[in-house]
Amino acid sequence: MSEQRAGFVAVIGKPNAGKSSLLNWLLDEKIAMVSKKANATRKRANAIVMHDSTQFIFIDTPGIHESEKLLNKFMLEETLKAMGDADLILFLSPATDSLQSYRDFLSKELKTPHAVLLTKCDKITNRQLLEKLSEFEPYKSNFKTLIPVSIKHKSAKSYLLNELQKFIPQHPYFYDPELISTQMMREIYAEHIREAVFEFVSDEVPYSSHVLIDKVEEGEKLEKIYATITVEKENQKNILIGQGGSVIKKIGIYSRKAIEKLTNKKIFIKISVDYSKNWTKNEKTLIKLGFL
Ligand SMILES: Nc1nc2c(ncn2[C@@H]2O[C@H](COP(=O)(O)OP(=O)(O)OP(=O)(O)O)[C@@H](O)[C@H]2O)c(=O)[nH]1
Ligand SMILES: [Mg+2]
Repeated sequence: MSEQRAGFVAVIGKPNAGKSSLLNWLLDEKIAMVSKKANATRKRANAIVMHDSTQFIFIDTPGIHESEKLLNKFMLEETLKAMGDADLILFLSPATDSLQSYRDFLSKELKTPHAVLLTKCDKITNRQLLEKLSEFEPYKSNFKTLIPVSIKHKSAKSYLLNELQKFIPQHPYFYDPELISTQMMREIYAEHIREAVFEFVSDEVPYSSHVLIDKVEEGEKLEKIYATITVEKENQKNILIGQGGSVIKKIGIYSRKAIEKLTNKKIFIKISVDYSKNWTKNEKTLIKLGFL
C-alpha cells in the first residue's frame, strides 16, 4: 500500500494545443473529443491512467482564452479550478508554435509545479526540435521537466509516464484501477456526438451546440441512445439537420461508429435538434444544462 502513488495532473494549453488528443493517446481509448477547430473542449474531462504502481488522473481542460460569452467564462473557470486542485500541471506547447503562450502562463505565477510537453513533434524535423528545446533553456528553473511528444508515436508513452510519476505523491489510489474515467458513459457519448458536430458543420454552429443524452436503453446486444442537440438560432437548426436530413444523418453515423468502437456493442442513435434562443449567453439555460 505504502508504495502506491496517486495524483491529479491538469492538462493546460491554448486552444488546439493537443490536450484532448493527449488524454485519448494515454488511454488508448477515445473518451475526449478532438477537433481541428479550436475551443472544442468545454467541460473538464478526465482519464485515469495506471503506470507501475502510480495512478494518474489527467484532467483535460478547455483551452485558455478570454471572451465575453458566459459559456466561455465558465470554460475559463473550469481550467482555473483544475489547475488549483492539481499535484502537477502539464503545460502543452505545440512544437510548431512560439513560446508566447508559455510566457503568458509563467506570468500567472502559479504555485503548483509544472512540466512542459512539446506537442505535435512529428510536425518538425530533429534539427527544429533541438532548436525548440534550446529556446526553452532560459526557462528551465521554472519547469520540472520538458518532454517532446507526439500522438503518432506510441512508444513515447511509457517514457513520459516514467518521467511524470516522479512528481506524483505517495498516496493510496483514489479510484478503482480498472476505471478509465470517472465521467459517466452518457457524458462520453455526448462528447462523441459533439465531435461529429464539429466535424460536419462549420462556422459558429458547433460553438452554439449543446448535446444532451435524453435516454439510454441498454440491451443485451444493442444499446439505444436518444440525444438532443440544442442550438441558439432557428437557422442553425436547419443547418444542422441539412437538406432532407443529410447532415444530421452523417452526425449520427459518425458518432455511432465511434461509440461502437469504444463500447464494443452495437449502437442505435436517434438525434433530435432543438433550439433555445441564445443559450450560451443565458444564465438560466446554462444552469439548467449543468454549466453553472
Ligand atoms: N500531427 C499531430 N497532430 C496532433 C497531435 N496532437 C493533436 N493533434 C491535432 O491537433 C488538433 C487539436 O487537437 P485537440 O486535442 O482537440 O486540442 P485541444 O488542446 O484539446 O483543443 P481545445 O479543446 O480546443 O482547447 C487535432 O486536429 C489533433 O488531431 C500530434 O501529436 N501530432
Ligand atoms: Mg480539447
